[in-house]
Amino acid sequence: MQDESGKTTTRRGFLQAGAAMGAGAMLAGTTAAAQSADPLITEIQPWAQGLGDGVDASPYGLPIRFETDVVRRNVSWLTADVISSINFTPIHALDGTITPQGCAFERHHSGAIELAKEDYRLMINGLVDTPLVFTYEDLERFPRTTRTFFLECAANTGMEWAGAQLNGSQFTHGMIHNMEYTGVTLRTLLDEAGIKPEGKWLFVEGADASSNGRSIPMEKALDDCMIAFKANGEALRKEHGYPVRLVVPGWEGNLWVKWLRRLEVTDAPVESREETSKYTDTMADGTSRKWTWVMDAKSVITAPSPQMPIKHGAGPLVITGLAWSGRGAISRVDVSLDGGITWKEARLAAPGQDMALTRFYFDHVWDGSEMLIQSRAMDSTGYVQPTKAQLREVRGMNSVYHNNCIQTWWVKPNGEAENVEVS
Ligand SMILES: Nc1nc2c(c(=O)[nH]1)N[C@H]1C(S)=C(S)[C@@H](COP(=O)(O)O)O[C@H]1N2
Ligand SMILES: [Mo]
Repeated sequence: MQDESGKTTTRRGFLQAGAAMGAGAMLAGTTAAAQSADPLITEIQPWAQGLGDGVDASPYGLPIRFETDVVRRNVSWLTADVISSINFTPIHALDGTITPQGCAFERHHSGAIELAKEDYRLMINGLVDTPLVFTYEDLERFPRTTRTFFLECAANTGMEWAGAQLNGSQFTHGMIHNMEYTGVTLRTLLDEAGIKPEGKWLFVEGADASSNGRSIPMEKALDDCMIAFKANGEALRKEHGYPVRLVVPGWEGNLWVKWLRRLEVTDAPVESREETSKYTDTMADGTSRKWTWVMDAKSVITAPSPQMPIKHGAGPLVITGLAWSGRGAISRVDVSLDGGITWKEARLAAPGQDMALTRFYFDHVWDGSEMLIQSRAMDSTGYVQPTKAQLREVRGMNSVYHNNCIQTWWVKPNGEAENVEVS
């Protein structure tokens, strides 16, 4: 940390200097005078008067009880039941970029099934030289890769097309997670079976009752898709497809088949299965666009936000959020405090990675007046995240899927935030 004279000061020096500046000074801490009357500083606390838990108290740890509100949540009116349903990642309360599996959103068409590794089989058939069946152990013997990708459901932010709907980034943008996957490339397995020249598509299906069958162009399948058996270093959780799921980087979540059981090489997309044609977008002229698999660049401020009001009043304020693009890496994120009239560049926590979440920070000194905060992502292709008005010009009002518009939070002088639309 540097002071005005250019000298490097310590954090303690910063706090002392701040205290000397007295009331009204911009510092993120209490003064020494306040600290001296604070029993948390002056008294020996209960947790220091005895011993803590031994090492075996919880062989597999869970978050401390003070963090029990950092959980997935669903919106009961959104779907008829919780079997064919969806919930939302608490992105408002997380930081960094990796989503812990335990709170990563779930989307099931027929519930999360329990499938043991011993009972697992993966079949490759169709237009291949040699149809093959792999056990879980077979898969573990192929050369492995580890890569981090986001998965976004095409319906994420879908409720916001018509107007500002849900109060919280968890609900407006929480159909997303970002995990480090370990597994085998799809190319490795398809090469093992040998794709016939007519094989231009790959039909992928899961072992659950819905099967979630989808067709993927062979070009994508051979490019960067993976079959994953680990996420964030450990086995996939049941709800994310244990023991094996498909990873389709940058493409909409419904293609990422969980409990993956079959890969069929075909010459044309398999159209008969349910929902293959469901994920279409209605355009401004009433026509539909289909096969919009790639998730366009998008971002959202996760805090402050409706579930994360500012509690500390005016002064230093960390504005933070997430940005991502299915077409490449995030190259830049801008933040506006005035509803998109003026923009300033945010700081990326780390350089953007292809098809993975990027964390951004905007270090602000808040004067306590109302703000209309927005973030705007740019990706390595030069694409700039559109405003809601720009998106509606192209897509009209009847779309459900693929809403990647700029989000606005109205932060009031009392620190509370609300989901609003600016014209
Ligand atoms: N087998 C199977 N795979 C599936 C689904 C499903 O219901 N069954 N849902 C899909 C949809 S629509 C999404 S958005 C993602 C959600 O993955 P998650 O539950 O790990 O978040 O899984 C996809 N893969
Ligand atoms: Mo989805």
